[in-house]
Amino acid sequence: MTTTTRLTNREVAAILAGVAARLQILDANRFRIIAFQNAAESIRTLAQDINAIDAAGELTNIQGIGKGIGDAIHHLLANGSDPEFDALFAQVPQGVVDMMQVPDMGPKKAKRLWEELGIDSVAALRAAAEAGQLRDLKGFGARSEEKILKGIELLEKRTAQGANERTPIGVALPLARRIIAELQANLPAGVIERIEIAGSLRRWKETIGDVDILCVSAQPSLVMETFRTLPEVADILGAGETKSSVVLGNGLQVDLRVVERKHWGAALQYFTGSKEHNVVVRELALKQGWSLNEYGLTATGAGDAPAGEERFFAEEADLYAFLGLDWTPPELRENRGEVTAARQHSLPALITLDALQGELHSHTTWSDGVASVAEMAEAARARGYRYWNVSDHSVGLGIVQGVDGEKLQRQRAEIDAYNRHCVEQGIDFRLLQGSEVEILADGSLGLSDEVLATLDVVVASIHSAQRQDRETITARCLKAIYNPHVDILGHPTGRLIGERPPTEIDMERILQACRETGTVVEINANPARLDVNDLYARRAVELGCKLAINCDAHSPQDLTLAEYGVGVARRGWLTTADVINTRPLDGMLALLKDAQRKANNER
Ligand code: DGT
Ligand code: CA
Ligand code: CA
Ligand code: ZN
Repeated sequence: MTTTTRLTNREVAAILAGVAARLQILDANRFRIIAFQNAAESIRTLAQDINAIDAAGELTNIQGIGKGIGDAIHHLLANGSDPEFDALFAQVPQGVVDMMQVPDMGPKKAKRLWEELGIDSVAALRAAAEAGQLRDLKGFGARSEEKILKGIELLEKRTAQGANERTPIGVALPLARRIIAELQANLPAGVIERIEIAGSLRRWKETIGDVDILCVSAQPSLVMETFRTLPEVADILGAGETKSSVVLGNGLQVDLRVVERKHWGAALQYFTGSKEHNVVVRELALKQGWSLNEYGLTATGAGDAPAGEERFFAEEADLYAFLGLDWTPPELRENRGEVTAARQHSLPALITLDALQGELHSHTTWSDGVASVAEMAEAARARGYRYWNVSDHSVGLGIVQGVDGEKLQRQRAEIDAYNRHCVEQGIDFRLLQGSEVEILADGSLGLSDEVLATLDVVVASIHSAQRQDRETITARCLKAIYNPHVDILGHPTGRLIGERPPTEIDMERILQACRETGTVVEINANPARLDVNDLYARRAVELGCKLAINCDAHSPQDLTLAEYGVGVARRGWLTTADVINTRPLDGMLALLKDAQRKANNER
């Protein structure tokens, strides 16, 4: 029997990504490259240990893994290596692959620099750019050298910040929910009396350091044992009587604590955080003569109660109330003024998920969506929505096949037919026709004003030339905002969490222009984007802007992403009134630019 070190999910994902990158550099078949990229991504976000799945012969059940790649992974796990992969890794050095991480450096450029100048690492690339050796290469110039150096700097900053160490909420939340569901399913009824997510995840932060789960049980050791043996668990970091820490297959750490029933209120408050919020609450308690910890309050003797007297709280709200505070929604607990507001009973009535009545940004098979207009409409109706804006990409996006004026006319016929069907059946639902029109590099739009004028709700966004300098990209966006047909500014900063920083856009000026023109600011609910973020959302409301929470759905399942957008909105202190797609159809349409302008003119 041979023993090999077990590869972790992360390691397997990294190898597959390395294969994909090398195939890219070698200009291999596009579908083969995509297959490896998809497999890497699937395994990177997989909760179960890949070795366990392989042992059960179920590799091909993983989304994105077919027979061919499945066999290769099996080989890799069994032997620690795969001859075909090894050959690829030997052929293309890691340094060349690393060079592709430099912003703007595609596989083609990396390949040419490597083959024609022998540059095979980021360090060598920097040296060559600094020495002015790249400008002699066809297609490169002094300006590309500058861009490359700037890119390397950016890359190093990102790596130093460890931007990828934290897990996006879109990965952490489904996993945490699954862990809780499995705990409950694997334990006899009643063993878990209460269970809840705490920490940054309960606060809906956009990235999660580790998941904190809290529960009440009279049998803590049974709960701990069950937790540590869940199939998702790849590694155990700590195994105590009432607390365990584990690492899941995808590298995410989960802490589970069992607390006593009488400590629940204080424990949930303590472990929800944030630390900064807790500090302020603790100081407030001290002023009243109580010291606060995760069990409850203990009198210090400075107040009315005798020193040492204890108070416990069944619910978090009881603790807040005891201190003279309104119960504070977890999303607000960042020490951004919420404790003062809670004391003055002026916390906002935050928007809730069920307030959403429609979606204003979505894609169908007319552009890069996977479902038809009717399929998306059915999914929206099943969710209880009253309206749905079909906003396929316009032309001007490069890789995505866009929809032009002529196609929009044909699409309109399809939308009208669906709406007629609703009227005939007495269904209270309306499809709208819109566009996610591209804001081109010079600020002009991917569709003419004549075409835009025929649409119900126009979302304008940037997907290209995102590295323009602050002045250029701000002016570009302002031009779109001042277009009378643009109703919503889509994912305004263009960031992809952990992958691409926001553009250099001057958001203060953008938000002011949105307010001035009545352009609605999008909270893109896709957890890879969450754009605008909580702070900009709050600032937008402060300035008097309206917002829309949009899933940017490319499939029927994407409708479930709305909750992440609501999380951002709540962290931004938003109420139902701040978000236009909480209104009934007529009320929502009345808030759009055209209607607003007409209303102002009539006044
Ligand atoms: P994360 O995990 O980095 O996304 O952020 P959190 O907020 O989940 O932080 P974590 O997991 O270190 O701790 C969970 C909560 O427990 C935290 O929000 C507040 C509380 N906590 C942890 N350590 C301390 C501490 O040293 N002092 C205080 N006051 N609270 C703490
Ligand atoms: Ca945490
Ligand atoms: Ca923790
Ligand atoms: Zn979109």
